[in-house]
Amino acid sequence: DEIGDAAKKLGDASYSFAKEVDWNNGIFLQAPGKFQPLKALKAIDKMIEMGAAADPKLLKEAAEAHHKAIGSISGPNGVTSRADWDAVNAALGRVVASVPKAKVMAVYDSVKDITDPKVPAYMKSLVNGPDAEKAYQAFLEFKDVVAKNQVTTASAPAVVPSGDKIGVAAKALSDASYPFIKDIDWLSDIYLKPLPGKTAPETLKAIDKMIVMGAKMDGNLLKAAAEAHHKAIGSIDAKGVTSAADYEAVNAALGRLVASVPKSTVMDVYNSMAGIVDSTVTNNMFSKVNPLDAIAAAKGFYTFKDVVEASQ
Ligand code: DGD
Ligand code: CLA
Ligand code: CLA
Ligand code: PID
Ligand code: PID
Ligand code: PID
Ligand code: PID
Ligand code: PID
Repeated sequence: DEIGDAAKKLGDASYSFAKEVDWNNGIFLQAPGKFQPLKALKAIDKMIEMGAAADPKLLKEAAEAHHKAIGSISGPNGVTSRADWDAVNAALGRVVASVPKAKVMAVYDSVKDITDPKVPAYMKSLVNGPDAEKAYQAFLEFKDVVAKNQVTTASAPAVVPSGDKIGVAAKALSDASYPFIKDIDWLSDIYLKPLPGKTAPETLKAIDKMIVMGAKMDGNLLKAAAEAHHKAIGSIDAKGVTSAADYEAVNAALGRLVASVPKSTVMDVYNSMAGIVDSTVTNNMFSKVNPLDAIAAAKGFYTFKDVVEASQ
């Protein structure tokens, strides 16, 4: 297709740049400017809306392309192969083309809003400048091909199941865990801190398992879960906590999503995450909430998971 061909040209002009970026640099975990959690949540909400509007099949293919690209990483900078670099660009170009332009620009504008204007120049200073310019010039040509192939209306909203066992169980889970949710400091910057003692390649390996799980999920249920998050963001209070009803809808949506993939795929995520998150992290989280609320929530979760497993 045209986007695939354009991605090869983009690769010709941008792979040198890709090789110069230190993808293992911990700086990419930091906020791109002042830490402003509510504004950042707004930007993430725009990404969620864009993801919910995207063609689920193309999203799945983009996740698969990333998984493949992780498999071909080489060298100290963590760069993927030339072929996989092109494949990721093509896949993301197709995702972008599957949503109306305004949804893409809403992401750009909201991310710009939380990005210190000095950030791009600093990023450029870490690589060979002319290679970055060449890559950007090629991106501008690529985006014209994407725009030419872009839809003008969003895809239909998801079909949301109702009256199912997971939906019923989600109410019990939510009743048992909402006090715990209210104890959590959602606006803290602690969630952007590096995991103690873990390198980027180690962390990426665990993220790869999530990408694999995402690629296996039912596309309609993933879209429904994204829509539930978007709605939940719309009802947050000043501390970032969503309403009880929207929290319940998110739990139901995520339970159904988990049920749409094999158990072993879920356990791969759990085991890989458990391998990089040590007990100092979980103990620290526990120390910041009411312990009784946390225990009640955990009990609710372990009951919920049996219902999910039964429909898996
Ligand atoms: C950049 C963008 C990259 C900067 C990276 C910051 C993004 C960080 C995202 C963090 C997000 C949040 C959360 C994630 C999850 C957290 C979970 C806990 O370097 C601009 C200005 C605005 C920059 C900021 C906006 C970036 C938006 C990127 C899209 C969002 C993606 C989402 C990312 C999130 C995660 C994904 C899953 O646009 O951009 C560089 C540009 O900066 C440079 O400016 C441009 C001008 O816009 C353009 O008009 C033009 O002037 C150009 O061109 C210069 O510079 C000139 C000529 O006109 C060209 O023809 C050509 O010759 C060129 O020069 C060659 O040099
Ligand atoms: Mg990403 C984008 C890393 C998984 C879907 N992703 C980005 C970039 C960053 C990144 C490179 C955001 C920061 C930025 O804009 O830099 N993703 C990244 C990693 C992983 C991952 C490390 C780990 C596996 N992504 C992943 C998965 C999905 C996505 C699983 C779902 C399928 N990702 C996704 C989307 C987008 C990203 C939809 C974006 O739009 C965003 C992005 O790239 O925006 C431009 C700048 C970008 C780069 C350095 C890489 C692109 C290089 C281009 C083609 C040429 C360079 C141009 C110039 C020099 C700089 C960019 C200017 C900008 C205004 C366009
Ligand atoms: Mg999430 C999970 C935040 C958007 C899909 N997401 C998580 C949690 C964290 C979170 C609370 C990961 C950390 C953790 O496990 O804490 N998501 C979060 C935010 C946003 C967002 C802030 C922003 C809008 N997500 C989002 C979107 C999608 C997803 C758009 C795609 C539709 N998210 C998604 C999935 C999963 C998450 C599929 C998870 O599996 C993971 C999670 O919650 O795993 C348990 C602990 C969790 C909580 C504090 C909240 C849940 C409370 C449960 C139901 C009860 C508490 C049990 C116990 C006390 C603690 C957990 C024990 C553990 C062993 C299970
Ligand atoms: C400027 C000036 C003009 C010239 C110009 C110019 C530049 C404009 C630009 C630009 C626009 C632009 C847009 C970009 C958009 C990037 C969008 C990224 C989206 C990320 C998402 C992440 C996610 C997910 C995901 C799916 C999940 C939801 C999420 C589901 C269902 C200034 C050059 C024209 C770069 C969507 C993917 C996993 C949130 O206009 O003179 O330069 O860049 O998890 O969805 O699960
Ligand atoms: C524009 C203007 C509007 C019209 C428009 C428009 C276009 C927007 C577009 C577009 C946005 C867009 C985004 C793209 C982003 C591509 C990102 C590629 C990333 C590739 C990576 C590869 C890799 C790996 C990996 C992980 C490793 C690092 C690597 C570590 C730690 C402008 C059409 C709406 C194409 C990250 C995955 C293995 C490098 O908005 O008027 O057209 O395209 O090895 O991580 O090692
Ligand atoms: C300039 C002027 C214009 C011309 C121009 C220009 C240059 C702009 C540039 C540039 C922008 C730019 C951006 C780059 C972005 C790279 C983003 C990489 C993201 C990597 C990640 C990796 C990671 C992980 C991971 C998970 C870990 C955390 C991490 C935990 C819990 C100035 C040329 C346009 C290079 C996210 C995945 C392992 C961080 O604009 O005229 O030149 O470069 O380790 O999670 O640990
Ligand atoms: C233990 C001991 C026994 C008792 C027991 C027990 C506990 C087991 C547990 C547990 C398992 C477990 C699993 C959990 C799994 C969470 C999985 C989260 C996945 C997140 C994903 C994120 C993403 C995306 C997304 C889609 C994108 C890709 C991504 C596309 C196509 C120990 C109690 C049985 C909590 C997939 C969603 C946006 C990466 O066994 O005695 O306690 O918890 O962006 O994909 O866009
Ligand atoms: C298990 C054992 C196997 C069988 C199995 C199994 C089950 C795994 C499961 C499961 C995993 C799972 C995960 C669920 C997670 C739910 C997470 C809910 C999160 C809700 C949030 C709501 C919110 C917001 C929001 C953003 C705001 C904060 C809030 C800010 C900054 C165990 C079946 C495989 C259900 C985050 C979105 C508005 C709070 O593996 O043997 O069954 O379920 O307002 O952000 O303000």
